[in-house]
Amino acid sequence: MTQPEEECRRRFRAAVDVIQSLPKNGSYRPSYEVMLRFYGLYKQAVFGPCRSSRPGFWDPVGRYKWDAWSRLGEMSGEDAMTEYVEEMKKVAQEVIDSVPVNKKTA
Ligand code: ST9
Repeated sequence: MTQPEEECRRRFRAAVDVIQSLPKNGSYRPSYEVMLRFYGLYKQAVFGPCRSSRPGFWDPVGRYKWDAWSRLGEMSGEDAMTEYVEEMKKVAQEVIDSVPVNKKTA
């Protein structure tokens, strides 16, 4: 593995660990859209392109998850890892920006 690939993998692992260790309920409530975006990128990065068949009518959550993953098509694992990390930085920045200024300086 080349050095940039290793670096990309390391950053991805760190981002995954952060997200897995967040409490389920906290002051920040990710939207379904955000959760699905992370989900699709995670699956693509770890398992590669989605090859399973789309869940049926009785599994709407499964269908949303499947759609989020399969939408990424043949995106490479490395690109998915990079996007996952970028997405996390973006969301983290949004969370920081949403903190009222007086709380930031307190
Ligand atoms: C709060 C504190 O309020 C302050 C917030 C600071 C914010 C910092 C900014 C960072 C960005 C945050 C973005 C959150 C996005 C959430 C994404 C969720 C997908 N990534 O084993 P299962 C797959 S905090 C993506 O049943 P676990 C796994 O392969 C308050 N997908 O569940 C499986 O697929 P399938 C807000 C992942 O292990 C499916 O998910 N707190 C990841 O019990 C279910 O896996 C939160 O938002 C991954 N890292 O839970 C909590 N890992 O179904 C966010 C596994 O196909 N974290 N998968 O088999 C969680 O919800 C969970 O840790 C979890 C894994 C869903 C990621």
